[in-house]
Amino acid sequence: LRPAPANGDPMLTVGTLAFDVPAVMGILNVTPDSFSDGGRFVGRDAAVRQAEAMARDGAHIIDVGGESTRPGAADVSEQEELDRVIPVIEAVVAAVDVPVSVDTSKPGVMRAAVGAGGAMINDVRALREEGALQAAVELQRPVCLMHMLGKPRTMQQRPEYGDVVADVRDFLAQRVGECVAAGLAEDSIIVDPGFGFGKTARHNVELLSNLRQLRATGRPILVGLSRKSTLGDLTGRDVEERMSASIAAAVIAGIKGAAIVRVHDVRDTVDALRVAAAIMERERVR
Ligand code: YH5
Repeated sequence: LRPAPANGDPMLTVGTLAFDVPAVMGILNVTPDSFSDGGRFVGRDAAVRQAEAMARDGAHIIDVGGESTRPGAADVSEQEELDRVIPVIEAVVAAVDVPVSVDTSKPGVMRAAVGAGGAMINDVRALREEGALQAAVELQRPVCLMHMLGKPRTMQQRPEYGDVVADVRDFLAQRVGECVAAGLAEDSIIVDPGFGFGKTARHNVELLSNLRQLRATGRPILVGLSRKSTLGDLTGRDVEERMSASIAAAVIAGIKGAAIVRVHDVRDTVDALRVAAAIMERERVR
């Protein structure tokens, strides 16, 4: 999976190399707290402006999400999630040339999002909700399957593993197999270890350090560490001060073989990955 760079910049198309430049997925949150300046239209227009900025800054994918999956967050109804994400997806698809992904676990939202022009499904529950796998099979779009231990409300209450890297790898490999058996095209699947989803900071460090082991799934790897609390634990920084830590994590993920990094700060992450790619290209040529 190597989407063409939106701006045609040759620095990003190092596609003949075995070591791919990671694609950058820009995060577009449409939960009520994210565009808190009032009514739905204001929120929609602010979201489109942010999407346009991310596209200009070199995002390869824009990920639109309307369900907060932060630890302890309340469930969102399907209607509420539809009301949040579908107008934004329609408007973003019309405004930018970058493929739009929908961050959802609900089959009704997946269908409506693809109907609105969405190009990809990003599911933190790996299509385990009732009807989600069937919807994804029918929709025939790329799908990201993410590992999560437990459920968002309780997942950070003492998560435990035998061997976190092996457990996550085996879950993802098994889930890829189940989804392919159900009719999902194998070459449309991306896997994600789910940083912060039922993991301590130690688990997250162990997973990033051993990211290459996830290649045993045979599928491209997506990494989402941007602004997450593990980076706060490692730096002592509050969430709004974690950009440098997030960029370090994205570059390391790229070096360790991530195909896609999911980030808030697209411009600065693209810069950092371009520098890393130039060095990695030299190392490969030699
Ligand atoms: C992910 O890793 N994460 S939503 C807590 C934070 C900061 C950010 C302040 N959707 C992922 O971004 N989809 C989310 O601490 C995702 N992989 C994929 N595929 C959580 C999030 C966040 C949470």
